[in-house]
Amino acid sequence: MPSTLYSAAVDFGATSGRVILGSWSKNRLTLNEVHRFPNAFRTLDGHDYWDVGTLWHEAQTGLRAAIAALPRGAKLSSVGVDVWGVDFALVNDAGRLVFPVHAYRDARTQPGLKRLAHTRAALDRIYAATGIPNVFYNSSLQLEETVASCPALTDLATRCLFLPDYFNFLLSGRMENELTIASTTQLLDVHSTDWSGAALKHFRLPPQWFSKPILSGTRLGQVKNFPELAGVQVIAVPGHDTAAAYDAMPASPDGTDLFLSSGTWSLVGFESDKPVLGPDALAARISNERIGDGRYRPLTNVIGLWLLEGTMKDFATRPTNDQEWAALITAAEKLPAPAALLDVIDPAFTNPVSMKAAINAQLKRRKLAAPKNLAGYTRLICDSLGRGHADALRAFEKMAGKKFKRILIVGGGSKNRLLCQATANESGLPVVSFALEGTAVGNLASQLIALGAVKDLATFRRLLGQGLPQTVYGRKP
Ligand code: LFR
Repeated sequence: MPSTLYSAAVDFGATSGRVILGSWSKNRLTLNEVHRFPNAFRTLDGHDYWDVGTLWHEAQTGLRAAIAALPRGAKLSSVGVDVWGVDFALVNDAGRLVFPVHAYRDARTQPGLKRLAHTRAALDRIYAATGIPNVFYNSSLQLEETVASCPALTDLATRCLFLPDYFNFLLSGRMENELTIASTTQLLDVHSTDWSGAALKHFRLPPQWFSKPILSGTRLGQVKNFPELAGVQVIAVPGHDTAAAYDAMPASPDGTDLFLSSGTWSLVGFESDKPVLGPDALAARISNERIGDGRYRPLTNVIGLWLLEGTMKDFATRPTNDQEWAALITAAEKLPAPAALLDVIDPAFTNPVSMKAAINAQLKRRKLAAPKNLAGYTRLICDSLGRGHADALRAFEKMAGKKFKRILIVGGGSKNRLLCQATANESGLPVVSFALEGTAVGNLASQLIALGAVKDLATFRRLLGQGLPQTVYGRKP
């Protein structure tokens, strides 16, 4: 094995993506962000779609940049792709797309969502079978609607590839379903690592579209049809970005840390050998997603910085660089604490035309004044998310019968002082921020383990934690 190993992480988020060249030398990981690009879904005639052609183009541009950034004579060993959860490509045997790729915020699942919500027995059955609550973006509801609105698809499509699976196919030519992304769908059996026959039947989906999920870390072969990357291994990393981010948590091995991956969504959860199920877990919207090795990541999806990203669109002057961001956060910190916080579970925040208007409507309904400027909205949103994180913590402590000692935060929000402080204040626990691109780091960790450079995830976390800068936020009165 060479003394320095180079791997590339392609990390697609719902609002931005990046390609990171990781180098592993003397037990230390160094990151070089070689390409970053914005991402957004597009609306056509009332429906939301991802522009997958552009995403693939950006991945290729980033991978070329990764090759160009290698020191003279060095080789890229591997590449791995992680993507947000639930969305999928329907393809035929040749891998050709037979249906456009919808974006999960498309309102087309609303009737199915309500139908399931109002059928208590089915809701309980699906939760007991899959461990995933009834949420508007579930692949189950999306696929159910897609097949019902276009029945010919059961003849046209032969495979359902979730987005990381689809990009792995474009890179390697192999069609596989990977476990962590499969666990976001509400179609995986919560007690095994295979699909749930009951869920597939309930949502009337062809079982032959899905193959038994592979564990993350599986080698898919060499890159095909992309000459610059000839000889590079494609490794199926945790395809779900949140699973990758959780892998990157420099957690204490005793299981007393609660994890917060903070970006467009706030994903609050922990690692466990068993799922958290039952009526209380369903009511608390606990998703029993999976770790790449098959264990569980019970978590709650709090709406996250989507609230702030959306609100900013309504302000002509909004931060465009780190300095302007810092000025906005400082201005928001100086404001008095809001009189009342937002109800962050409000479904009106899912995909509004104007987020600012949706926030104002909730405040008006509750006879509360709207903030005066962007700093005011930033303060209200961060404090409200802090409360949402603390509520999730309390639900987990109650249901899993555990006491957490710290909250570890990675992702974009880990750099947001206001959000970290609000989370510490509301939860009463120290919040440890690692200002780390968690998803890319977890993606790279899986590749390094598969390549044999690191023994296992526990070892990776221990090595990563050594000397990693951290900021600890304690509760402030
Ligand atoms: C975060 C994330 C969440 C998932 C949401 C929708 O990027 O993957 O974990 O619930 O996107 O897919």
